[in-house]
Amino acid sequence: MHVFEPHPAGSAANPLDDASADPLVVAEQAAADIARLTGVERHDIALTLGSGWGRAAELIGQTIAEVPATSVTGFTASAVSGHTGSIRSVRMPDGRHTLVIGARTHYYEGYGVRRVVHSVRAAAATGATTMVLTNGAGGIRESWHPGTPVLISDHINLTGDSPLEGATFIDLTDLYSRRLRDVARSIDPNLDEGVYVQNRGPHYETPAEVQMAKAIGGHIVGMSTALEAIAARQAGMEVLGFSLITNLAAGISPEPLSHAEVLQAGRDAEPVISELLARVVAAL
Ligand code: 8IG
Repeated sequence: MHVFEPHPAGSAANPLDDASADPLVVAEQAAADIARLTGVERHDIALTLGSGWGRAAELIGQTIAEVPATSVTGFTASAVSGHTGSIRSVRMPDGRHTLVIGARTHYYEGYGVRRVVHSVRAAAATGATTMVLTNGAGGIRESWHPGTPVLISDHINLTGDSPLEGATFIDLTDLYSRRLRDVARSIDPNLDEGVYVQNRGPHYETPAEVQMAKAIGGHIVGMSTALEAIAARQAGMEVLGFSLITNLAAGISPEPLSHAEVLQAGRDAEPVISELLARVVAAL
C-alpha cells in the first residue's frame, strides 16, 4: 500500500521555493553536492527511472555511489512513504558515467514545476549532455499491451504549465531526438513510438479524456516527462524518452484501471525492459 504524503511534515525548506532564487543556481549547488557525495566530478548521461524501469541501473555498469536524493540541494523527498528516492553514479564499461535518478517529483504533488524539473537541471549541471527519461504510462493504441516499451516521438503538454520562466522561447522541434530514437531502434528494431500526452493527474483519465487525447494526436497518456523534457532542452541536452505501457488507457479496454495491476505489469516487464534500456544507454 502506497501512502501518499503531499507535503511531509518536518521537511526542510527548499531553496527552489524562494521565488527570488535562480533555479539554475540551485541546480549548480545540487551538482556540487552530487560531485562531493559521489566522488564523481562529471557525468555524461542522465537517466530518470520511472515505474517499471528500476532494474536498469545495475545492468548499466558499476554503481560508484548511491545517495539519498534528499541529501542533494533542491531535491524533494519521495511522495511514497518508506521509499527514499536515490541518486546513483554508475560507471559504464567504457568509462563514461551515468547519473541515475530514482527520485522523480511529479507535478501532481503540488510543489510547483521548479521542483519537478530540478533533477534534470541538476543533471545538466553535472555535465550530462544526454537525458534519458523513462516512465510508466497508459497506452491508447490497441496493439500495445501491458509490458510494451515504446519510444516517445513527441509530446503534448496538457498541464498548462512550463518550466521556462519569463520570456524564454525554446524551440521544441525534434525535442525527442530522432538520432537517439534511431540508436534505440538499432538495439531493438521492433520498438514502436508514439506521442506522449502529459496530464496533471493524479487521477487517471476518463474514457472521454482518453478519446480526446487520441483525437489530438496522442498515443500514450501519463503524468510526467513532458515538463522534464522541456527543461532538458532548455539546458541544451539531447533527449530520449521511453514509456512502459503498464495498462491500456481508460476505456480502451473494458477493464477498469487498477493501480495494483499497473504495478504488477511493471514488475513483470521489468527484467526485459531494464535489459533493453541498459543496452540502449550503452549505445548512446
Ligand atoms: I502507470 O493510464 C500509468 N500512468 N495519465 N494515465 C495516466 N498516467 C498513467 C497511466 C494512465 N498509467
